[in-house]
Amino acid sequence: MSLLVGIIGKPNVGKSTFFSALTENSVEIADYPFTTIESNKGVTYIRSKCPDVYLGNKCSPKFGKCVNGTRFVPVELIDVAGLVPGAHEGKGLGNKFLDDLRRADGFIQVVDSTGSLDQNGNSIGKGKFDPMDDAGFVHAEIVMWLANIISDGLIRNLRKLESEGGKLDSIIYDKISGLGIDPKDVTLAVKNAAIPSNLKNWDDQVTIRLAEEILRISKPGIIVASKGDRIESAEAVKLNGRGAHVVSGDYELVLRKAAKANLVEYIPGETSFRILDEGKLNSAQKEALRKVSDFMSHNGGTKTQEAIEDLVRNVLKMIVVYPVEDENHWTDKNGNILPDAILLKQGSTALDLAFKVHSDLGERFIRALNGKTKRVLGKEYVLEDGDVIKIVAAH
Ligand SMILES: Nc1nc2c(ncn2[C@@H]2O[C@H](COP(=O)(O)OP(=O)(O)OP(=O)(O)O)[C@@H](O)[C@H]2O)c(=O)[nH]1
Ligand SMILES: [Mg+2]
Repeated sequence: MSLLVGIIGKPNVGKSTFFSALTENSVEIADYPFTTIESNKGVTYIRSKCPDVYLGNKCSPKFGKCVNGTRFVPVELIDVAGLVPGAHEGKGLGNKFLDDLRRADGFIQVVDSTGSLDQNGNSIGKGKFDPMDDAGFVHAEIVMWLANIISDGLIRNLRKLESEGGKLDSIIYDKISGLGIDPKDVTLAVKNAAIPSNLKNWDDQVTIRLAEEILRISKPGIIVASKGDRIESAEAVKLNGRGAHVVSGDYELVLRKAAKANLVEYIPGETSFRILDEGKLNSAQKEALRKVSDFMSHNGGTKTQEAIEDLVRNVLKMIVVYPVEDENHWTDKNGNILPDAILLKQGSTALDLAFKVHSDLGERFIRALNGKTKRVLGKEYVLEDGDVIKIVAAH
């Protein structure tokens, strides 16, 4: 299972545009609320320095690609319907659709940098709304969604705990076991939020506090302010200062499409692009690309790729590790060089990698070998970003 990131936010802010730019999937995009009803799922890629540069031979990725020593490592994305205040009570499309995000490892909340939309996603004129104001209620709706999952049947379980004994954190964990949350994170959240184990002291506020803490620890997120191409640079600087990533999903989408059509050379995340053949462009295309280029030069790129990479690298704290079967040639059984690039949490060990590749490999783990240094590694070895590792297992 690869990493999964959920894109959330109020309606009409540009979630699907951001999703489409990153995944290159074509989806419905329109200037009114609730364009998206069914979730869109796709795959995007984060950049990682490919160890093949040390080898002198090009890698052959099973998934993604490698361009001039930059490996593109897959990450799954889901774009869901817009959330409005009171969604947990059924407002708008409600919050049932958030169940598609159960397995999400982290969230990207999209806000509208132009401040033109009210809380329901209707246009109210530019600058009428503080872009960062959404952040509060959208987060609150996610918290309520999780709190509802936790509270389902909880009273009965707490009663049982009081009469028969047991552990509070394992009861909570059972409730949310389908959400890809580490049991250790649940234990930590119960402790941090000082959750009481007796029914007498339990009320809805306790459940909400617990849901909030579990999300903070286990499914963190970032804020992306989209439509950055429609605001002044000074406003963008201010928004960045308030912790948002100002991006233009729309311009990233233009560039990805133009690159696919061989009109431009553009590598996601770069701060500029190159027009391949001026003669192939009509005047509207030339004008569109000129605007994109202007925006990129003062914004330092469209910042779309950087946003997902900031979430994966700095917030979710993931590293990229390359498992191989031949530690000398860095190949699999069939001679493919560095076929897999795996995302693991910082601090993961050689044994964690073995389990991630295959549970069987974890169970039969004997030792690992570092492909770069050729050193023998034990199961406790803490992996480093860019490691090339062979796992040796019993037959
Ligand atoms: N200029 C500009 N327009 C954008 C950008 N991103 C989105 N838009 C426009 O904003 C409108 C809404 O975009 P969507 O991507 O459909 O927004 P959404 O958040 O998925 O909307 P719902 O599915 O209805 O919740 C469309 O008209 C887009 O073209 C951007 O970065 N720049
Ligand atoms: Mg949408």
